[in-house]
Formats: sequence, structure tokens, C-alpha cells
Amino acid sequence: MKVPVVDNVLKLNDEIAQSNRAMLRASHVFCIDLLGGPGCGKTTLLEATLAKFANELRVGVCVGDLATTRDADRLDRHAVQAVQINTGRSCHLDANQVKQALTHLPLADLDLLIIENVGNLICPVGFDLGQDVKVGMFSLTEGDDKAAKHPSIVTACDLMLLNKMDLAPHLTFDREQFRDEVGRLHPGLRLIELSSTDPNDAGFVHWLNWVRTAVQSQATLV
Ligand SMILES: Nc1nc2c(ncn2[C@@H]2O[C@H](COP(=O)(O)OP(=O)(O)OP(=O)(O)O)[C@@H](O)[C@H]2O)c(=O)[nH]1
Ligand SMILES: [Mg+2]
Ligand SMILES: [Zn+2]
Repeated sequence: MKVPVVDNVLKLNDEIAQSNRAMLRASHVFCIDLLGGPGCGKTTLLEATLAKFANELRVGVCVGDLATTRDADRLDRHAVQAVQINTGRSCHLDANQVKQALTHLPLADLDLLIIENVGNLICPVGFDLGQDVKVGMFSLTEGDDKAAKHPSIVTACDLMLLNKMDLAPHLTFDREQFRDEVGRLHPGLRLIELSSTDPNDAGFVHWLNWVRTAVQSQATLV
């Protein structure tokens, strides 16, 4: 008997992602998918980023977690609108979940949508959500071998952040080796070292400038 093969799950996801992308472009909303392991500092980065952009960019956020609304609650006071997606047992966001979230967001009133993906270094990488760019995040406390151990996030992302730099004096993290491994996996990839808890530091300012430039370049594309 011929064994049926179900191989259209990602194809369907990609179709919905394209329609999300078209909807966001039509509303002139630039979209970032932020990826990183559990606790690397994604929500802390976004809290500080939204506070910095308060009088400059209108930002919506969409946060994926298996359970709780804690991250969306943390971001709600800084964002035009925050939407939590509870994924239940699923360890990544998919395009259909983002499609549902878009119905809760006032797209006409946004310049930027940031999606905080589920804390996971593996499968979120494979799911197109309709974003313009993927930003990958590692942090010093995870260890300097994580880029090499999780190459797909490094090759897929458009910018890499290395967070929790304030802890460098307390940890043995070989920044040279980490940088070399990122460079080997994705030549030319921009790597910004920063502390999300120190938004006035130079690294954080580089991140803010990167976002500004990305949003502006998108605005001229549409
Ligand atoms: N020292 C230091 N701590 C940080 C920094 N960024 C985040 N943290 C701390 O790291 C912990 C996790 O931060 P979160 O922002 O919740 O991390 P997350 O990536 O959103 O976590 P999940 O959504 O659960 O995957 C918190 O205790 C933060 O205060 C940083 O730059 N330096
Ligand atoms: Mg979080
Ligand atoms: Zn998953």
C-alpha cells in the first residue's frame, strides 16, 4: 500500500506568511521576528526599546509563549498594542497564529510590529511569519558555544544580538571565538553586543539605530 506523506504543512504556513506580509506592507508596517532561547532577554530588550521609541515610532508587539500573558503584560504599557499568543504545547509561532494576532492590532496606527517568538533556538527558525527581518539573540549566560551548536538561527537571521554584556566580568565567555563562529556561519552578519538592562550604553544605541534604519528603508520601499 502506498504510504501517504503529509508535506504541505510548511507550504500552507508559507502561503499564510505571504498574506501576512502583504497585509503589513499595505499598512506600511515594518515587522521584526525576534528569536532566542528561553530567558536570553527578549522581553527586557523590547521593554527598553519601546520606552526609547515612545515619542518616535508607533510600535505594536505580539508575544508567543506556551502559557501566561506575563510578557505581553510587561510590554503593554509601552506599546500601542500588545497581543499575547499562547501556543499551548507548541514551541514556536506559526503564520496562522500571527494572522489571528494581526486582527487585534491597529495596523494603520503602527510603524513597527515586533514579534517576540517562543523562547527556543530550534524550530521558530523554520517558520516564516510574514516578517521583514529575523533578529537572533544569544546571551552571555548561555555559553559561548551556542552559535556553533545552533547554526540554523545564525544563518537565518539578519542581525545577531549578544545580550547581558554587563555580566562579562563574572563569566568565562570567549567573545572572540563566538564572533569567529558567527562569522564563519554567516559571513558579514552584523553582531551587536549589548545589555538590555543598560539602554543608554553604546551597544543598545547601535541596536536602536539599526531598527531606525531598517524601518526607514522599508518606508521607502513601499
Ligand atoms: N544582567 C542582565 N540581565 C538581563 C539582561 N537582559 C535580561 N536580563 C534578565 O534575564 C532574565 C530573563 O529576561 P527576559 O527578558 O524575561 O527573557 P526572555 O528572553 O524574554 O525570556 P522568555 O520569554 O521566557 O524566553 C530576567 O531576569 C532579566 O532581568 C541583561 O542585559 N543583563
Ligand atoms: Mg519573554
Ligand atoms: Zn516548535
